[in-house]
Amino acid sequence: MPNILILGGTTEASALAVACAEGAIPTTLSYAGRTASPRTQPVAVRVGGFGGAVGLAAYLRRERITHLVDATHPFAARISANAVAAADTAGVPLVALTRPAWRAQAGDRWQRVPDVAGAVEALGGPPLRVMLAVGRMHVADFAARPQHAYLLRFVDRPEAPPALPRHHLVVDRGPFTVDGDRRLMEAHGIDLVVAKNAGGGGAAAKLHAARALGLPVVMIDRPPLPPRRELHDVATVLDWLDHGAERGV
Ligand code: 3Y8
Ligand code: NAP
Repeated sequence: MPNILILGGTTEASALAVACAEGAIPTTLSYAGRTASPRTQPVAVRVGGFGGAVGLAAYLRRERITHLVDATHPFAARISANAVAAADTAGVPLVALTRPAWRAQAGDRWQRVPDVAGAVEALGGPPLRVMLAVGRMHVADFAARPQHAYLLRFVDRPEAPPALPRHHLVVDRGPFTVDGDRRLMEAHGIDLVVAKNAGGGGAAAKLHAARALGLPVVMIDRPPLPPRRELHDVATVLDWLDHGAERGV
């Protein structure tokens, strides 16, 4: 009897959980516990770290997990590295459900940077009104560029105000809409957008809105991830769950 563990936190992870529930496949979705009230799921949910790769391997054995699906965000590099190591240690087949990186299209004005530090570097110019749509974890890095007026968007209201002298905080969780993001950018007179190359549809609205408004985008490339089998849609993962894992493909 299969027993699936999905490492979640993305739109695709939630879609896979729905499919597993519909197929009555015993499944648990795992969150790190970064947000106050993560989306409810139609499968069992566990919240919190495992205690590194060793802890995850022990969890896989203890819970008799038969298949591990890493459906985490492309910037969640540590858990993805842990998943590769833990799956190998525990002898559990692993597949990543991930979305291809966004690519600049006609009309896009992207400046690609390798990481968050590169984005901070790129903001060395005169004061701008910047939509910093990269969440809460890296906002402190931008305190090195206090000259800008920042529009921030967090999932939860923070205990302490962000350490940016000029900022406006929006508390909202995606997926977002193009109209909503375009209205937000116009209302705040945004000059430039900073984004992570998350891929997928849940965070893409701001790119379409920036394109429509002719705004430049500082696009942060993804961190390196260990080699692993990567699939890009729920149907292919379900097929792998049915057959692929046994065939070792
Ligand atoms: C806790 C689970 C679902 C999944 C929805 C996707 C889409 C909406 C867009 C912007 C960009 C950002 C951020 C974002 C998006 C989806 C997806 C995605 C970006 C939740 C969730 C968890 C998190 C963690 C959170 C991070 C933050 C990043 C906000 C739930 C809502 C900016 C990434 O306060 C914090 O500590 C938040 C931290 C990691 C990145 C950061 O550095 O702050 N996601 N986001 C997961 C866990 O605990 O394991 O609460 O329901 C999930 C989603 N966020 O099922 O519908 O598929 O990507 N998430 C980015 O892409 O830049 C917002 O504002 O335009
Ligand atoms: P990370 O840096 O790769 O992981 C840091 C630690 O958090 C991991 O070592 C692990 O702790 C724990 N962890 C991460 N994801 C987990 C999960 N799904 N279940 C259980 N523990 C988890 O991860 P992150 O960038 O902080 O992302 C955390 C979560 O937010 C992930 O679920 C990710 O999908 C989601 N998310 C992240 C982003 C982003 O921009 N980073 C965007 C959208 C959603 P232990 O070592 O103790 O096991």
